[in-house]
Amino acid sequence: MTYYFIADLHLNENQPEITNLFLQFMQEKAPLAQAVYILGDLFDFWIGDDEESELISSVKTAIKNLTASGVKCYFICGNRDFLLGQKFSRETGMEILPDYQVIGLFGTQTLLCHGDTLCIDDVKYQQFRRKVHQKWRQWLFLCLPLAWRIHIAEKIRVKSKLDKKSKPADIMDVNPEFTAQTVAQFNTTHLIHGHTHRQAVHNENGFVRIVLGDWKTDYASILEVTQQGFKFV
Ligand code: LP5
Ligand code: MN
Repeated sequence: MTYYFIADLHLNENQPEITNLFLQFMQEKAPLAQAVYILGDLFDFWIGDDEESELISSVKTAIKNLTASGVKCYFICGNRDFLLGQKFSRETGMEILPDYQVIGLFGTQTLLCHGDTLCIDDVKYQQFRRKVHQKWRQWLFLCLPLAWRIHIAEKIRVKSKLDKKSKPADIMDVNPEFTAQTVAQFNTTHLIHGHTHRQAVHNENGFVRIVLGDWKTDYASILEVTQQGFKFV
């Protein structure tokens, strides 16, 4: 039995190589798994389930084929694709999980999340997150014409990139104390997350923290968990 964990692919039209890596993963590795967990930021940004494109349709088909073959596929939203919703889920068979989810992996209780909620020192981001996660704001946003939504998302991306230049690197990483508290609250010994793009395995503060990396045109960060343990493949 094998489980795969991936995050931060940021699929976009300008980097078809990453989409190809994903499709290759979905055709070659994923069908042999028990389940595939996508821990957020699958897409560069997601502005509503009504958007259509060749890229979106190829990704939907790949996920649908996988779930139809009996492999479970789960998704935790990221900071860029938190609007991915029930229509996408129905069309693909991919189940959307809450921000934090505990799963048992061969008897090891493991907490899963995207990772952005653990970066509490990035106060500006956390304020932004609280706002865009308000249901009424999301509802209003989704009422806008598609072109407006794309325009707004692009504006936010520009502002985000600009802000990131002046943020110290450590505030864009998880806060260690808050992370330890969160893991203790969920009573697990392992944590798997993405978001920070700092692929690593940390064994400190009494728990194991596995950080998934982001995908690049020539690199796919895939965590494989089997009875024998975990490794990046
Ligand atoms: O994504 P990444 O890793 O580069 O940076 C993140 C944080 N940035 C974000 C923004 C996303 O990149 C883009 C989100 C697009 C969403 C589209 C849907 C919009 C729906 C709205 C529904 C109501 O998450 C970044 C963190 C970084 O991770 C590390 O943790 O630092 O956070 C920021 O940069 C946030 C900024 O500091 C504050 C942003 C304020 C934006 C206000 C723009 C207003 C423009 C309105 C135009 C009408
Ligand atoms: Mn992210």
